[in-house]
Amino acid sequence: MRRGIGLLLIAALLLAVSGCGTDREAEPAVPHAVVVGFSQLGAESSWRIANTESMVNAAASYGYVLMMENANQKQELQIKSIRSFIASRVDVIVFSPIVETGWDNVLREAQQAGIPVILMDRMIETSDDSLYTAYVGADFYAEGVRAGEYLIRKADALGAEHMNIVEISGTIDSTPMRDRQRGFMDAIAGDPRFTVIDSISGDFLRSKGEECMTTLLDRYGADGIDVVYSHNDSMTLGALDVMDRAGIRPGQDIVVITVDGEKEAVAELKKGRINCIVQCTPALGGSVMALVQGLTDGRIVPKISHPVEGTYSDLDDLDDPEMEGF
Ligand code: GZL
Repeated sequence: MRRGIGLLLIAALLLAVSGCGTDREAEPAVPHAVVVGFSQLGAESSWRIANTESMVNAAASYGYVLMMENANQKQELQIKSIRSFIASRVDVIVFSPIVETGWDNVLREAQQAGIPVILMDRMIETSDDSLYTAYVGADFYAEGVRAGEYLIRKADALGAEHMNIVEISGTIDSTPMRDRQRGFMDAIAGDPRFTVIDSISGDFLRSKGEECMTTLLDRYGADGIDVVYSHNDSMTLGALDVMDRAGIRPGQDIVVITVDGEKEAVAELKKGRINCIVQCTPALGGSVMALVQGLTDGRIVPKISHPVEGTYSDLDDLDDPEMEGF
């Protein structure tokens, strides 16, 4: 008797598992909303704030759930966020690595969890580029070259025999700092008119840009500096404040070259207080979410994507409508 009941129970269980016992058609799997884990490195500049806005707006336009965590300039918090995204089993991880090194272990964990990683804005240094699926961001080396090429044009226009250059660089070991410096140095290499006399990091912060300019003027005096090459507008705007207080006319007494293209810097360019802005667009969200769409559709996506960027300067048309800033 008991054997019969046992067999009945097994049969019922098999029917339930197979679904044959139900009279409804199998419910179609309801596609879940795509969940994107996004680690933003901080809020250090107008560029970063505009970049975050671009990511939030793009995710909303795609109907994606964006789990965003801000690391406040700390790599260890980015690593912690990536681990929490893995634990939450998000569909895709996106992050802007504050520096290039130290990511292999956590990205290997993401890879083992089968979660694709998109690098947004900055690159990583690794011997295993399978650890990330795609990179969306500027060609920072080309940005540095454009800054150097402008300076050559400016020296020609001024008939300058020699120019002492000081550099206010971005976050040490970040991709934009490394490559904006390398591109600029390569562009002016071999031209005897130029000497880079110093380089100090302002960490992309306006307050540190002020500190750097103060230090550089203390070291060399206004007469000892002909050009300031600054890796972002936030630091440049801080440097302008210091020059004003020192009675220096930025853009006239000292040539000012900057990178990004935020509205406040464009306004200074139009007033002749900045000579050149190398554009670096923060609007990367649309490209990132298009890659997410490709990945969730099972398509192959490009490994490297660069936005198209320009250069605004006092040697070009300052009324160019393209030159509005962000
Ligand atoms: C560049 C970005 C840099 C900007 C700065 O893509 O990483 O970081 O140039 C920002 O303004 O802080």
